[in-house]
Amino acid sequence: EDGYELWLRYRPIEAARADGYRAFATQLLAGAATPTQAATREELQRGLRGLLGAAPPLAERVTRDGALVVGTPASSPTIAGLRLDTEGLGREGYLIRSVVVDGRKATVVAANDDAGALYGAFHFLRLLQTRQPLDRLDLREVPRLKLRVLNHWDNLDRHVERGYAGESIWDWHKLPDWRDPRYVDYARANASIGINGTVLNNVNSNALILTPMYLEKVKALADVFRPYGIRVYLSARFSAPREIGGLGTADPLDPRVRAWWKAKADEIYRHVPDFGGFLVKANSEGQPGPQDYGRSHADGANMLADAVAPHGGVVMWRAFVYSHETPDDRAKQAYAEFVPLDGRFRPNVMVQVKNGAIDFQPREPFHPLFGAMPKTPLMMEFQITKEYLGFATHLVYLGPLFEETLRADTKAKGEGSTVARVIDGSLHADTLQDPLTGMAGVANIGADRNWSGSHFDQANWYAYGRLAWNPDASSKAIAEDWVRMTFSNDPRFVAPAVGMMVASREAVVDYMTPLGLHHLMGRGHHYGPGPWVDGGPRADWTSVYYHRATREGIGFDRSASGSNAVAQYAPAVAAEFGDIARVPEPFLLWFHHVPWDHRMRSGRTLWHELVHRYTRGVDEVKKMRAAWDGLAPYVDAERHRQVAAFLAIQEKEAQWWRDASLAYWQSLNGRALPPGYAPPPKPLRYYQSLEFPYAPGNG
Ligand code: BDP
Repeated sequence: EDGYELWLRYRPIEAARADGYRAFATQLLAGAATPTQAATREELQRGLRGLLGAAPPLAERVTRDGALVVGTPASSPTIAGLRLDTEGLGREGYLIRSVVVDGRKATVVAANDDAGALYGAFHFLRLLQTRQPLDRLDLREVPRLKLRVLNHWDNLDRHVERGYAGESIWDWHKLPDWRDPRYVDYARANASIGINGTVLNNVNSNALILTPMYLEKVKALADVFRPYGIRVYLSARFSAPREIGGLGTADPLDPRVRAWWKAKADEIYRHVPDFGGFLVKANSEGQPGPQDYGRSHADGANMLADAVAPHGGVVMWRAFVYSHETPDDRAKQAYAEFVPLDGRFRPNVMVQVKNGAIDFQPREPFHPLFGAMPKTPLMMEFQITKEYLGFATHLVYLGPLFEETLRADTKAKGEGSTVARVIDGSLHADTLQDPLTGMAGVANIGADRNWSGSHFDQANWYAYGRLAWNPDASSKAIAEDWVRMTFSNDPRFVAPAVGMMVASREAVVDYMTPLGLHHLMGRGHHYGPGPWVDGGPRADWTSVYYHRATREGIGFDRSASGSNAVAQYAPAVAAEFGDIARVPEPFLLWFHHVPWDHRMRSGRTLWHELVHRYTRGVDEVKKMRAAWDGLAPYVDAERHRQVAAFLAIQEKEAQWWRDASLAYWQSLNGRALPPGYAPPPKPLRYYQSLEFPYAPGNG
């Protein structure tokens, strides 16, 4: 077991239960008239063969109890005959129902379109994989978001920016002639969780991806993915007209530039007729953009939107913009740039907003743009790869982080205005009719045999897909499904493993950045603690910019007495975040500069509470290790060993984060640790002297 099969392992169901399931798979009615139908049928055969020992025989008509009928009214006369209520399912929704066909009991997986039937088939398999009852099924699933997309930060030389799972899975050099079978497994895994798009290349883009040689390669991948309902998108480099187009400018209002992009879009669509569109990082961290020509983000986005619109394409324009030339708080800059542009984007543009206003930290309050642009579709951007959460070796299940953001209440239209309702379009239905909706996840996938760099990191890919399908789903329930499918259904395994996962996110917050601290990692590579990082080319790339710790106190004052970033939230939220007495403690130092002696709700001083939390985080990792050790009887030795080794690394590094951070804070506040807490074993200068020139994934 090397993890290659992900959550699609399809291992035999224990004999005592298998017979019960076989009674629900006595024959399979599923067409293969289209590539998607063929893929669906193959997956069911593969899955049922693995789970039940044999795939059910194919049949044209239901002749026995226990038939499984999969398809659409168009592909299956049996389904057409059932006259199911498929209205409202759209292209991707499906029903799974226990029905009677010609007097025989059957299970039907029905959709309006092949894509929905494919998703339904994976769901049916999941029911067996997680040991759910199959009698009396009445399931109805419709994705809440239209675009559920992975963002690969993969470069053409196969280096993955912030990637910790080996090199890029796209073997550009051998494409288009060699199509690694792994691409099919990638597509299957994504389809199984409803992901329907993939941006192949890094947002820090290389214009060469748009040249004919690479478009051939892109086409090859698109052809592999198409049967699985996955569209391909590309990150577009804004200056491409200059770099590969021979133009002297990339000004979005210049007619030659506009014509170049139109022709380029036409060319792409000749290769990939269902090309999804462009993702753009512009005027951010040195990337080119419309502001280089005095134009706005809307001018840039709309030009590209016009180029792809005739083909049904979209533009995902990132709001991750900030500049160190702007003296203002970095957390405020995206809002300041984008809110004035609300309503000025073409309907096929989505503004893609990171979950928080800084950068994928272990914990951030929700981004103030959510709820603040009622006339613009906003797409969520989460980071699945753990750039700031311990790379691949720390076991951190991100489901709770995603869920926390999605459930956060923007109060933009009173109570219940959750971020989930912003991105699914329901909150602003009055100002935006039938908008594009979507979620992007920065992929943690690489060429490593286990795909994600560790076994448990696969869960973050999985949870991302499930939450993109249903942003109100429970991350704990998703973790349980994943554990059952990936490891074991044994209750002695499931509960402790899920417990570890659910607790892991709070643990990393505690040992890295408790109480709203943020951006305290090593410079450049972001590996390990670096709260002392200062100087260098940009203040907003240092740690001292964010923690502002002195002898007296610590934290970034974003209240009215400071940068007033709180004012970017709806008044009720601003009042809460802006008031040191009311702000949720997990965000205390995000929004306030606080004296070390400040009294916390626990009764401890702030300093004592920080020490307590750092220590608690390390203790939690120790508990995770002990729990995992006890699970050895239920896991294959190969995977158990690697997880155990990685947990040992995590414990070591959690301790390192705690000790280095405390040593540094002590150097500023001159305080001893409260009684009962072990002091850092080494002097601060030791932690500061550590260097990691070859840490993975650097930009
Ligand atoms: C930061 C990464 C950097 C990315 C940037 C982005 O450190 O490598 O290019 O975000 O999202 O998290 O564009």
